[in-house]
Amino acid sequence: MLHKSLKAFPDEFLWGASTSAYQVEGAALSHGKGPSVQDVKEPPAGTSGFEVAADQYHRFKEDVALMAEMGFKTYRFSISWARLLPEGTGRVNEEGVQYYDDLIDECLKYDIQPLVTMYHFDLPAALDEQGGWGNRATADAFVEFSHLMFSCYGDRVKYWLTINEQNMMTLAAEHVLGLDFSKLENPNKYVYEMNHNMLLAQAKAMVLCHEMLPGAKIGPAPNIALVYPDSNKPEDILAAQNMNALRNWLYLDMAVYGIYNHVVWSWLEEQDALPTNIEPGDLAIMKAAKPDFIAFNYYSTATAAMPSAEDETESGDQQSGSTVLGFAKGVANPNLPRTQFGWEIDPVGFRNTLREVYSRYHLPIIITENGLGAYDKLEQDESGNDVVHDPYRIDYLRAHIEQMRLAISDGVEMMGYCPWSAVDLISTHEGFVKRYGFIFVNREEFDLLDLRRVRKDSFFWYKKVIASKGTDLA
Ligand code: BGP
Repeated sequence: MLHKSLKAFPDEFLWGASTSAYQVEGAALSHGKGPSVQDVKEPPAGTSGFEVAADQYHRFKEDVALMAEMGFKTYRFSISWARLLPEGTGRVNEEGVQYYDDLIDECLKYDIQPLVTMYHFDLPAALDEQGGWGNRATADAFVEFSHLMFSCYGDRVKYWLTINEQNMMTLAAEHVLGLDFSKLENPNKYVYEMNHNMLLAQAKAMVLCHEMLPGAKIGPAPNIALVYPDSNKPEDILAAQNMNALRNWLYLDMAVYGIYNHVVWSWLEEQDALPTNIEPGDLAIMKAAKPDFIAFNYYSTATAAMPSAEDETESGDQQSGSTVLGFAKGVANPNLPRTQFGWEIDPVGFRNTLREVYSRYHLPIIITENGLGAYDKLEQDESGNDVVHDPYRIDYLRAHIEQMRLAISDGVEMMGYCPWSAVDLISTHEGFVKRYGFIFVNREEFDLLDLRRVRKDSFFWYKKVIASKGTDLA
């Protein structure tokens, strides 16, 4: 559908960008911080650990000043659970409390609204040792952690995100949570019991937020990718519906309506994998918890086909979800170009996804991740100044912002856009050399060099986009 005239981005639109604590901060095992699951696991071959990352812990003032220079209205960062509570519960690390106090104040100094992710892949290792999300006590620990964050920062933080990409942790539990499926009798049952504990933790945190901070807004932050059918065969449509339910709607149906998605529920039942840890009262809490908005991360769409009997069951990758016999399998989409790292690029799919999410839930949407990872190169211009030319990133972001504006013109209520990432940081599993930032960080995978910050071409471009309220995308 073409629009004769496009609607504008709202005046109060939250333009910004994102990071997460373990990927950007460094100081991973110092300043009183306890280890998280990220710190204790072996980094993938050829990639560095998280000890220094982009060193934002020591350079946040410089980073926030650069964000202010770009005109950010918001900065999405996460609070490291193990920095506040080194053992996951109990003892508070005051130095950690102070760090986020200072970071929040620094943002507010420039009128940048902190958008805080409460948990982004970095469960305290101490909780993991006690069973992690498989242990219901972890949900209580999350409530304790939430209470601490709301008490310390609720006077200044208006926007909260509960759990980053819970759906990816569940769908790719072997990779993201490091679960060893070979040791589990019924992996799906175990994984969806963990998932239930996380959903419960999220619901309790939303209720607590509204009780403690009546002026604040809170929402979930899954990774949402609309799933296309591989063909117009009815079976493929069914497969796409199945994958959409499993990958996307399970999480949002629960966050918004407090109900378990029926397609996923019957699929779990079929495999004798229904969670048996649901206690009386859980579903009432989940129904009582109401998000104020939906945040989601979008990188691309996914595509599904109905698997044949020959297809082997295999666990999914980060973008496409799992292959499940008789249910759905993720397949490549030959119509889409790919990034240097093989990720499909689908800006129109962004509009499709926004429209679908809005139609289902009718809540304002903020995009908490979107972006392109690439091997950027630091160069010097004729005058010897540092430059980083990243036209591919500008192209990617421009195309997505154009589609977001079309979605707004379609009637989708949008409240903000935070690409990944504000600053270069360590990828989940592909190291520092897979860069996403507007701000280049001068380090190599293992050689830390001087970690100096350099404005990429995309930095100047995004500054213009924000200043023009999304109208000048040239
Ligand atoms: C999302 C995560 C981020 C992030 C991003 C890019 O799934 O929320 O933490 O890193 O993807 O992924 P990657 O780092 O694997 O390139």
